[in-house]
Amino acid sequence: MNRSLRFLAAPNLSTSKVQKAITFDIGGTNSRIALIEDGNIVWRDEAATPAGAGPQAMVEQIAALYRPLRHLDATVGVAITGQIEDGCVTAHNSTVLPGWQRYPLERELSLALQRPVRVVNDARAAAWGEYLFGAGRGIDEFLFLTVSTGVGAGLVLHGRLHLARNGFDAEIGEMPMPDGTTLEYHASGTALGRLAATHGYTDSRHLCDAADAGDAHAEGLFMAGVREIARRLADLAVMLGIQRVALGGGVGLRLGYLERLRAEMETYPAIYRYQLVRAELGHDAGLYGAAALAARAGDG
Ligand code: BMX
Repeated sequence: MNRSLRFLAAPNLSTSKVQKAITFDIGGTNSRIALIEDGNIVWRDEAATPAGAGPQAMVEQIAALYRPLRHLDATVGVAITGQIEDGCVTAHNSTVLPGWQRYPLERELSLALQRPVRVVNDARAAAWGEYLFGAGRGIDEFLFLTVSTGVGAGLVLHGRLHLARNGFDAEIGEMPMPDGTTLEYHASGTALGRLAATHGYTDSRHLCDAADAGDAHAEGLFMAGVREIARRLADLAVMLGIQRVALGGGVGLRLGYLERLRAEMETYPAIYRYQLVRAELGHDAGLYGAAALAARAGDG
């Protein structure tokens, strides 16, 4: 386990919403843990996600990351990719978390850590973090969009994070496409990797770099996913009155992605437009959001 303990001074996010929280953000590649005190990350660690090893290995991984902090009196929040229903995780993107079908992660982690644990979807956690501390502050109809291994989203409407009982609360990657696949199949980082492999590029990074360098073929492949995202956001703009979209995720935060999406949005009539900005908390949005949601749960 490649672990590097890092004590960092985070941006000052002084808020009463998060006193002391242990928070996790579990993605397909990395599992990250942070200790947040009075709104600032004061300690963090990470390790490779044992994605293919099944849910029990993930519980053990989280327990191992948690061990140095087990003596603290803190709430525990976990942001994880997947549809969350009654604390159970279902991975629709089975390449990320194979074998996760309504796995009771919240119960299993509460047992393993011997304390209550709040499990939320990673994009919903990031949306809440950006709403409280980042690009969504003061925005009544706010959407966070992550373009990463998958494509995910979180909605904050009238100051409340949209959490549906069945866990389909902005699971945007599952939106159906005319060819019978999903938005995510065409517009995610995984999609770019697949396109790179079938069009002679080394990997998704090589394809995106080629597009940035003026390779028209690569640009066309890159823009195909951007166009699908723009179309779905136009739907949501008129459905939900979205005022602002904050873009996150490894692909979404890549220089040039926001500009391409903004240019595509501007080809639509004004009623479909919204402010499009970068997520201010970057890759930490989910850590802050999961911490705040756990604290809220802790409030009863
Ligand atoms: C998928 C789905 C969502 C998730 C989104 C972004 C799985 C495992 N995940 O659409 O729940 O929010 O990917 O996830 O089905 P990430 O791993 O790219 O951050």
